[in-house]
Amino acid sequence: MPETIIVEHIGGVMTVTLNRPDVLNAVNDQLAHELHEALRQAAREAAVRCLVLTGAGRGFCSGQDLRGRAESRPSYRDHLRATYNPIILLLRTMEKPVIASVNGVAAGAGMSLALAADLRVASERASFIEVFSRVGLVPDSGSTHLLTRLVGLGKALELCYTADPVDAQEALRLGLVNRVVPHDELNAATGTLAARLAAGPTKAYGLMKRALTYGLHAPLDAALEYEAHLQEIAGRSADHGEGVAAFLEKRPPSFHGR
Ligand code: T3D
Repeated sequence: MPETIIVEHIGGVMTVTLNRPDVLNAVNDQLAHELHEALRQAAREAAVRCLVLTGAGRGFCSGQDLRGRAESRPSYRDHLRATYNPIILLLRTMEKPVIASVNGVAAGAGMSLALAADLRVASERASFIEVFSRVGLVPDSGSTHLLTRLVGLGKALELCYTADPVDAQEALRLGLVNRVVPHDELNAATGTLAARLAAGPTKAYGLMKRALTYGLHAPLDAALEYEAHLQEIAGRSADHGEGVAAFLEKRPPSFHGR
């Protein structure tokens, strides 16, 4: 049983709650390991059709647990390769929707974790801090890639140089989050969105995630070709057959992610 995260699976939605509230869910090696295992399970199990990542208490995640770092420091290259990098890659490549339900501060690698989700629903108490420069580090865990794509190079450099907190409304304005809700409504708003996505054509969602990620870097001719390739796969899915039948029969579709 994991000790630093809570995993719940209700309907098609798996919710992983980072659970070290006393340190704003700072990531130690145990949490990194348990989170990675939970994500592997979410990616593997067909019954999981949407993943939600959130934090217990007043923080979402404060990044790397810094306790003990004044006395001794590991090789950060090795540590990132072994811990955060596989987690970020899994979030970006698992072919199902991932929602970060950002309940409070997301700092450092904790902000990177939120950015690695497909969608971000933020409490009005959420804030985002590229905190690395405060401790003399560079952004990691995908922030250099993900932040620049969301807000552009100029704003990304400003946020990383200054390490100034971005509040929820500013995050919405910048396109860092998809929606902001009153704090007391965060769970319900996330749950509604997650349930909606879990009932959707999740096979097609997975292919979309792959295609849109590929499209970020691909020239138009390659993107067109890749779309055609993935549409061939989607076009053979049971969900596509169901969607067409439901349209013609004037009824809501019942998708199963196949
Ligand atoms: O491989 C590698 O290791 C390199 C990878 C690095 C990735 C990174 O993420 S580097 C960045 C690490 N994170 C930080 O530098 C953030 C540190 N935390 C903060 O700056 C602040 O806590 C926040 C701005 C996030 C929130 O501030 P505030 O005022 O709301 O809360 P607080 O009072 O500072 O924190 C509450 C408690 O959590 C406090 O403990 P206490 O005094 O009640 O016993 C604080 O020490 C603890 N805490 C918060 N963040 C961390 C932490 N303890 C350990 N590590 C933390 N990251």
